[in-house]
Amino acid sequence: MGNKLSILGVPMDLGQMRRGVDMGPSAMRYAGIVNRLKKLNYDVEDLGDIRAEITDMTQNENSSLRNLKAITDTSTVLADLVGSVVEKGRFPLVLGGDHSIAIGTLAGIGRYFQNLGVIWYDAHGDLNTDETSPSGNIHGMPLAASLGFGHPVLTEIGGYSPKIKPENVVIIGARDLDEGERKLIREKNINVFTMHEIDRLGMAKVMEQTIDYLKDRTDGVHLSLDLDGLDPHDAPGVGTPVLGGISYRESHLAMEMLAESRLITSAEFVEVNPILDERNKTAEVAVALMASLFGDKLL
Ligand code: 6HN
Ligand code: MN
Ligand code: MN
Ligand code: MN
Repeated sequence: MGNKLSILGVPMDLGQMRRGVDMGPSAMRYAGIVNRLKKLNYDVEDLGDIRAEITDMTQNENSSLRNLKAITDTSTVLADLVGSVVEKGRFPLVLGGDHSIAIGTLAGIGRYFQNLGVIWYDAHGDLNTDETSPSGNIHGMPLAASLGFGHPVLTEIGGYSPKIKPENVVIIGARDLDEGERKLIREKNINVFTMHEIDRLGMAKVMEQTIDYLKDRTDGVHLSLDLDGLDPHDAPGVGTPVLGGISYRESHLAMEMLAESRLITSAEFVEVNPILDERNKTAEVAVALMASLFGDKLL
């Protein structure tokens, strides 16, 4: 990771049913992300928010892929912008928005790497397709779409597919997987550290193994961090909370170990929903974790 960062906000909430996550970028800015990173001696450029389409929610043209058009339009704009950040040799830091935005982020980054690694820090697998999704919500599909599985309109965003390979993905924190997602994980042999492994091995070992595994096989690693990967006690402002998650401290350790590894080449922090939050706590947690990811230390 160099010392030049570009922040991009994506005020998108159409990938799921609870309004408010479009205010996530403002909440993380309010929690001080720009100054925090400047203090760590980064050259920080805030590109502001991209325009996300607001559609009439009654026009859900397709109940197995809600708001498909608005999401693909936004993803395409995001992919281009993220791509231009990479072109300039800067580190893209994307602020969501719901997790559907990862489709655009990965579409923007994927073409610059032969073997892009992905760490998917999440309570969920986000490995549904229009055929397996129990909800029709596209925020449950971005990892599948980026791997090339699902509706062609989603998998072809950016004009190529797939963006990543199954063997280069590591999911951390999973504790709510749908049947179709489990099947895909088994079929494609996707690496998953569920909460069971985190409890059993401890976060230090989980991260050690993740870093060891990715460092030899990848030429860059994207961190996609869904705040619902954390326990709802520590990150209450999310639309799909699941009990029994990763703690705030464990998450700091994970970010600190990633900072030390120097593997991460892009990142996004998603699913912060200020309407569901307690006094902007979840945005503050997100910003604190970003600081650790970018090398902040206690001493
Ligand atoms: N997220 N598996 C559920 C679904 O609707 O597909 C939940 C997805 C949550 C997605 O939190 O990013
Ligand atoms: Mn997610
Ligand atoms: Mn999630
Ligand atoms: Mn579920």
